[in-house]
Amino acid sequence: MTGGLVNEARSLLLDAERVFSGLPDASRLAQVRERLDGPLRVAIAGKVKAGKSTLLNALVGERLAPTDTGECTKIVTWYRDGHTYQVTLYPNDGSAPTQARFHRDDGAIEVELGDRTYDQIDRIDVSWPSSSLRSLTLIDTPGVGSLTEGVASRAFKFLDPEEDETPADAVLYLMKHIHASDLNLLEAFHDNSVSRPNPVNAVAVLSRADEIGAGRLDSMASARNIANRYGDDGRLRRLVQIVVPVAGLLAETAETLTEWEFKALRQLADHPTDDLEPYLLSADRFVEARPETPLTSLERESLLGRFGLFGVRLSLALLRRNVCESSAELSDELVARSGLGDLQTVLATLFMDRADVLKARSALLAVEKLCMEHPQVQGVATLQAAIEQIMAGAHPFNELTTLAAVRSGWVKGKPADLREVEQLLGATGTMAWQRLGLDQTAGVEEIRIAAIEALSRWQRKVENPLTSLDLVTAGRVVVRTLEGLITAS
Ligand SMILES: Nc1nc2c(ncn2[C@@H]2O[C@H](COP(=O)(O)OP(=O)(O)OP(=O)(O)O)[C@@H](O)[C@H]2O)c(=O)[nH]1
Ligand SMILES: [Mg+2]
Repeated sequence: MTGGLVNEARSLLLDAERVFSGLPDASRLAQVRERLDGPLRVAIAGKVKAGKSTLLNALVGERLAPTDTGECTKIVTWYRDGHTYQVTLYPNDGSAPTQARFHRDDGAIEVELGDRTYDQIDRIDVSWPSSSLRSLTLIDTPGVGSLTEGVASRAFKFLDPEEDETPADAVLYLMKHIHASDLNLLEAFHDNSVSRPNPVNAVAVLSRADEIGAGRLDSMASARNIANRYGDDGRLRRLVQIVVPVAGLLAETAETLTEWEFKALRQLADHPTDDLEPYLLSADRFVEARPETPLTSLERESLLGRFGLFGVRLSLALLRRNVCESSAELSDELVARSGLGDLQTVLATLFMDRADVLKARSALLAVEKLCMEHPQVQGVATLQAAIEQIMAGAHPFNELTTLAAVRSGWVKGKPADLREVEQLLGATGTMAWQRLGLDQTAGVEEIRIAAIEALSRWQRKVENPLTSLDLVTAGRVVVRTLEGLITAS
């Protein structure tokens, strides 16, 4: 069904290329068309030092993006799968893109800007052979300095068709939890300058989650509670689908764990627990531990930089309890415990499974924008009518729009009904069992029975004169979804 949508978007783009041929903007359309066949583009945005580049590396499974320092952290950088290792600079004065020299320093790619400074570069494009990047192009963005600069609106401009470019199909919005006041975080989401919020293609990540419990072993559990609380907040729901806690540094390290690190942790874990415990209370103590503790101070410092105190403690606990016996096992366990596994599932169910719809949507928005900019061009009215027709006729679009309306608080109804609408429209995943809230092992017959039951319930609700008009509109979309599930089963 969704493959058809991409085809419809493709033929619309071809028509648009004809209508706008000769205009300087027309070349953009060919690029938009290429995007339809390419991977989904996900931008990673958020405040400065929120852990964006670290999380990007964790998602790629390789240390590519520079973290902490360097001029390149201030430039938007694209990481995409390619046949060769290549870095291209796009100057912002409109001059031709150039290949740049680069070296890998401590893993991360350090790009040589030559005689240019960072503010003269519009973006860096890194092409890197990587299986993780095959289905997902990741865009690392520079951090926004302070909340007053409108961190949310800057982040969401990556999705805003009113902007000059709308490079991303979806966004991961990273926020660090600030102990003193939860308010800071919520204020960011109260940023009313975000135009056309569309929560369906945005996910929030509660980043650096290991720091929440000051390195304690239950840090991730605290982070999960906080994320759930935020996830229920109306201000956040207006902008994002879900809030996922992730300890990005630990995830990055887990994905790139070395044998030396495993052995070093093993050595620490074999040391008497009571002797070591006092040194695990703070980062300073751990680095300065007495000479009789295993490893040199430099080696301990290096472990700390890679795992964080929480990661060191967690790894030691896992090794001592014999949960992990090899570096591969430790790596898997840490990926799961860092929250990266959950984030990957969320990305797969909310973004990847819907990639065609999100890409087609980006394409339609691009054509719509050109139509608005050039209303006088002959053929624009026909294009606009075609966009309307595709938007109205394609059920996946109706699902996305309805989902966004429900999450934005525009549809009124009983909380249980609204939750069911969200789930049936695919908010927690687009597979039939996910929509119907069944177990993954549910068979065809179970799915069919559940869908028929839900269908008759929703048909009654839609026909009930006491149901609010908004819910009736949403309910009609749900009915269509359920009919589709029954036909497919
Ligand atoms: N403890 C801990 N530290 C982290 C985590 N993620 C990142 N850091 C550290 O935070 C610092 C900044 O991380 P980056 O990944 O460079 O953050 P960024 O958001 O890309 O920063 P800018 O691009 O400069 O805005 C680095 O020292 C990281 O090691 C995390 O999950 N836990
Ligand atoms: Mg960065």
